[in-house]
Amino acid sequence: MRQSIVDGAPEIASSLAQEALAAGLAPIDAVNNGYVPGMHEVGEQFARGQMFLPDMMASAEAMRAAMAVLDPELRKLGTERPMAGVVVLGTTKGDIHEIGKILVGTMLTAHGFQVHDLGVDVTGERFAAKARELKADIVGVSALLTTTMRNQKGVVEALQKEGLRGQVKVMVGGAPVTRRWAEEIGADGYAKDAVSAVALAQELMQQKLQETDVNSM
Ligand code: B12
Repeated sequence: MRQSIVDGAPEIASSLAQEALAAGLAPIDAVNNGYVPGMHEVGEQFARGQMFLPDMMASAEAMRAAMAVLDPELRKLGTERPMAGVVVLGTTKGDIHEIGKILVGTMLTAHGFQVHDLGVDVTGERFAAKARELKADIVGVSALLTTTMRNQKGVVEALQKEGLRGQVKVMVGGAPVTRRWAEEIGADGYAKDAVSAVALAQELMQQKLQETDVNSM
């Protein structure tokens, strides 16, 4: 699986995903232990100048082919769960990386969250407008570039400006993002991958409930 991503081979990535499911492998294990390490290898080779943009695009295509097979299975995990909360999700302004964000959205959906994915290159104002429209509980902001991380702060500020910060929790993620960065920009949490993003979102919902209880006393 890892090699199919490094090679940018969608057909192989897809047929291996089908084989994995047929063999009873948990789809999230195939993602985390099979395909994602391939993406990391691609990133390292790109940084060393051993791979170029078209290679990285081919790898993204292979990842998408694998996800097309695994996504419906990941979603099945969560059928008939009570609604856990409303999440507005997107990749920040200036950034078009979406694979990780889509995976986070899939896992949240699988655990009962209602997820509204705004896509990529999303401004703080659009995040805030959607959060207001849907009365979102959580806004999730992805950034994969060190140059676009700072736009995560712009989302926190846009929510503040719109007077929504009291109602909406903000979680951030993406390869260059750290817990420390999340604290620095005033976000409510950081998660390193899609599985921990679910745990974080559940924790943020608990916090919201407790805050509502305190406020209504
Ligand atoms: C695939 C890829 C691309 C694809 C993206 C395709 C797509 N549709 O998404 C393409 C080819 C388009 C691309 C373009 C570019 N890329 Co690129 N790309 C990558 C690569 C190889 C993999 C990213 C990926 O999909 N990872 C797999 C997913 C599953 O992991 P993930 O994104 O990290 O997400 C997980 C967690 O971070 C977390 N998470 C993610 N989002 C969120 C959100 C929340 C709320 C939470 C809680 C958690 C969370 O959970 C996810 C699931 O587990 C990375 C290397 C890397 N190691 O990240 C470089 C990388 C990010 N790219 C890089 C660069 C430089 C670029 C370009 C500038 C190249 C260029 N010269 O044009 C452009 C930028 C375009 C732009 N404006 O955005 C650099 C960034 C360097 C830096 N420090 O800023 C990297 C690190 C490669 C490198 N080592 O140099 N890229």
